[in-house]
Amino acid sequence: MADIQRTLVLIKPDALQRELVGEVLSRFERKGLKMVAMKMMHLNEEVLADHYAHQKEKPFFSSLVKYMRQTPVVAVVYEGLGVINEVRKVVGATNPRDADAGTIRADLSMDIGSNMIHASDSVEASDVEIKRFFKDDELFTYEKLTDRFHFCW
Ligand code: 3AN
Repeated sequence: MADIQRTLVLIKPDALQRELVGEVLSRFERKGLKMVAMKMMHLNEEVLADHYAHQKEKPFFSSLVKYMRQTPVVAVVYEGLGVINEVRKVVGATNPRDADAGTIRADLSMDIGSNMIHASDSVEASDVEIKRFFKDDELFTYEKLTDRFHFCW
C-alpha cells in the first residue's frame, strides 16, 4: 500500500481570472482528497526563481514568471495515501494538448504557457515545495470523517 504523503498544488492566475478556482477545488473534493492547508498569495520573483529553478535557462522562463505574477495564486496542500500521484493524475500532462480527457489541464486549458495548475511531482519535490509556501503552523491535522467511505479496510 502507498505511504501517506502530502503534495502542493498551486492554482495559477489563469484559473483565477477565468473563475475556475471552485471548479478545480471541486474536482479534488469529489475525488475524496483531504485538504490540510490553503491560502492565497502573491508570488515574488525570488520565490518563483526557486520554484522554477529547473526552467531557469529555458526561453519561456521570463514569461512564466510574468504569468505567475499576474494575480495571486491559491496554494493548497493535500494529504493522503499516494496523494502525489493521485493529484498528478487529476491534473494531467504539462501540455494541455497532450493531457488525457477528464484531467483538469485537458478539460479546462489549451496552452502549455497557461496550464491552470501546479502539482508536486515527487516526495522530494513536495517536501521542498510545501516548506516554500507554508509555515508548519499553517498545516492542519484533523480527522476526515468521510475517509471511511473512501477507504474500505
Ligand atoms: P509541471 O508543471 O507539469 O510539473 P514542468 O515542471 O516541466 O511541468 O514545467 C513547469 C511550468 O513551466 C509548467 N507548468 C508551465 O507553466 C511552464 N512550461 C513548461 N514548458 C513550457 C513551454 N514549453 N512553454 C511555456 N511554458 C512552459
